[in-house]
Amino acid sequence: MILFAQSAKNRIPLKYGAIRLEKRQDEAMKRFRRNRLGAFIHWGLYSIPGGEWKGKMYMGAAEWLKEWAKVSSNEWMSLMEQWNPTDFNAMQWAKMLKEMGVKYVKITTKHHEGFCLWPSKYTKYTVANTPYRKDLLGAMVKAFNEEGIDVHFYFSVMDWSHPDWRSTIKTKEDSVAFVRFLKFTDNQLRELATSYPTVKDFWFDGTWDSSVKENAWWTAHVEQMLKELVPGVTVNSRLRADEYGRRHFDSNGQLMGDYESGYERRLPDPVKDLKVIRWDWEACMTLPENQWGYHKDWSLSYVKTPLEVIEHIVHAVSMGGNMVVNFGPCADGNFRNEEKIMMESVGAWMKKYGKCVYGCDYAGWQKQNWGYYTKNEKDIYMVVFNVPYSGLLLVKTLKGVEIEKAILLNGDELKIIELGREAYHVKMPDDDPGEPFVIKLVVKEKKETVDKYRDALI
Ligand code: FHN
Repeated sequence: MILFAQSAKNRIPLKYGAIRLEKRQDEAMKRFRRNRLGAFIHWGLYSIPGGEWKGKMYMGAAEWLKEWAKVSSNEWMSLMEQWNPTDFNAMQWAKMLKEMGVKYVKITTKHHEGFCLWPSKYTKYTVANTPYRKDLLGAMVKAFNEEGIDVHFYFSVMDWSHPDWRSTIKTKEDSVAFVRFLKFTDNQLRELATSYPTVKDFWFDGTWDSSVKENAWWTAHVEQMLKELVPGVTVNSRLRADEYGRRHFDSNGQLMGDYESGYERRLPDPVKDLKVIRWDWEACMTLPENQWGYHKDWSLSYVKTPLEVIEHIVHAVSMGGNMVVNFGPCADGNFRNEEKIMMESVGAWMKKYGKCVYGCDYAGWQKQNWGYYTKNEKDIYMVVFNVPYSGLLLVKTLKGVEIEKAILLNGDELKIIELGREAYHVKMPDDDPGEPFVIKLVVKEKKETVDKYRDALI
């Protein structure tokens, strides 16, 4: 449960709690916020078996196959002998993702299995010791940056390959081993931050075990260390714990890290969960129900349509959040067809309507069932997903706000019917666009407006 922010008087003193009470407002954070749309890349040894081990198909998340099939670490790591993504072309990936309209990419530098996509000098389990040999992470950072795409590093603290990793600390030996493990992790993080200094964000995962929670000091230290090494870098809330073992939000209900990263494969409710607009947040989602890494068989899972993905993106932005769409490339370096189609379809829509996504935020107007509002400075966007039978889109403004014009992005004006009491109908265009579309509202504020609706909900 998230505790709500308390008054200063009731706040308990915390050594490892939140380091600020408001949203971060420097340029780097604003850029993170403006970007709004990102992609996730889950790529590692698990992409080779693709959910199948010794002839048996496991339908759980492919990147967890080592656990499902109870494979020893040695046997799992022998997959490195087969790691040779000869079709991998970083520039091609960057171009495809740029076409999709993503402004940043989160790359799994190391997932739970422990295999590193960069030639880390702190473990033998890296791309350098595979037939491929070359630094995959470096190639991606270079290509994405050349295409103007920001790079974020996903990093799993939990590392199944490391003998000193512990999920719980039960003995003195465990505790000594875990201290070594934290040192190893610091080394890897410092290595990443200094070898790839254009990195914009560290996104931590695998931090839920009691071993990490009991070392709250370390989570605070990592945040600080990375911020000293990479000016402006952002860090997700999932890294952090306070001394009472609270994660994401500290014991005073304040967000730790720079943005909340708990929205995984789900989104806050646009009416009931408006409290999220108090902080920055980012959601991530898979195309099938729960596959992040490449799985050979998607037949038993519902796979989202481009329309649903577009709606998720707009839904997130309408509540002041970012959306990250996951891709799990094949081990040879190709994306599966479903993913390519997704990139193209989302990209085509973003090219036409991206104005209602990039740089946009929560608008503060009462949600209507035709879709979502977003806002960029004074412009309010209606993003219409459902067309009512009447062809009339109901809009309720805030007190003192009048609608002067409703315009399609091609410049065509739509008819507005004033209903009184801050309500209007905007008439659908004569030619139904046949896809989610955007109407820009030009508004006039009569006087200082108060966001009563929002205030009532949070
Ligand atoms: O266990 C991982 C999972 O494989 C995937 O990486 C997701 C991405 O958010 N994070 C973990 C589950 O929360």
